[in-house]
Amino acid sequence: KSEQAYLDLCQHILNNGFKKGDRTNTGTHSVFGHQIRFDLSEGFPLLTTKKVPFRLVASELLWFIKGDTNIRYLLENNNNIWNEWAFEKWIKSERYTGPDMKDFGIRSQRDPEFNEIYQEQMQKFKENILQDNTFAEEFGDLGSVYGKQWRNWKTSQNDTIDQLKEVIESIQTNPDSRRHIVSAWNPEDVPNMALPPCHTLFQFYVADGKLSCQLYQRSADVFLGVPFNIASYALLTHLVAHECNLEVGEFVHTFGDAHIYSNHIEQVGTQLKRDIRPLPKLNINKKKSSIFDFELTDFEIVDYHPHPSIKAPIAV
Ligand code: DHF
Ligand code: TMP
Repeated sequence: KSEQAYLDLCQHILNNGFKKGDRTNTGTHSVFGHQIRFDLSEGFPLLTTKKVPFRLVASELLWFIKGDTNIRYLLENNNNIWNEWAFEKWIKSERYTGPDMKDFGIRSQRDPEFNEIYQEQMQKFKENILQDNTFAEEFGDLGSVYGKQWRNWKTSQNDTIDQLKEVIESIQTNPDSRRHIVSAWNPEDVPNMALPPCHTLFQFYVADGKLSCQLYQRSADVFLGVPFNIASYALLTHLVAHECNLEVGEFVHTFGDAHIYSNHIEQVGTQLKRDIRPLPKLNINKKKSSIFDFELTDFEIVDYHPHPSIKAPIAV
């Protein structure tokens, strides 16, 4: 079963990973280069050994598809997964005059008193993003992240390229092409991003009436990020297949630096002891055809009976 491949990757990292420092000063166990595959006809790959919040995966994907890069849309959908990276830009700006928030990620995990002050500032920040348009425009934006590169890649001629629209057209008109690629890695634009893209490049492949997708993920937080990334690209593959009248094939997940943060090891241990359950099914609203028309209410996950969620701190 394909979920086993995910658990095997976790075990492999724990057994063989290098102890490696990292940008966030958390520390990781890490391997370089790995691949896992999911046959999407077997079921929807939402992990069952811990609960993965599909609603958050789906609203993040719709946000990318809209070409949006501002966390306001996510907050409006009660999705808090990108807050820290917008908050970081805010506290580093001239306009921020509150208490010192340097290294808030690490400090909030280690110092309960600081954590209270931080939570208060984060709460205020979220309220401002939701209520104040000009504040949101300036400080809710993560820069040239996924949505921008997928839908509005800026060319040297000051044109834009809609990579997502073009790749769907190329799948429809020339399915055998070996050029069905979308890249979020734009070297010129990387300095303008709150976080350089982790899911860097993906390619579609059509054979036997089925659409497959392969992702190259340069950097992978295997406990927190990867379960989201798997579900997100599986959903994307379903949506593109639906629009192109194809069945779903495989999702192939290729990793660069695949790591487990040192403060996730206990949680991974808990997850590894659990038994795998049958995968759920995804239903999508068949009345819609274009990937650009979908809303959250057009998706439904059925027969999902996961083990309980497992909390873990995120490295900022
Ligand atoms: N930074 C790091 N260090 N790891 C990441 O996985 C990551 N992912 C980002 C942005 N920066 C990152 C965007 N995606 C969560 C999941 C995915 C994600 C960001 C955060 C997360 O915290 N998941 C929790 C539930 C969160 C919630 O319920 O609000 C989880 O338990 O899956
Ligand atoms: P880095 O830019 O120093 O590689 O840090 C990014 C961290 O975020 C790294 O732990 C990988 C993780 N990440 C994911 O695993 N998946 C994602 O979708 C995102 C945005 C980040």
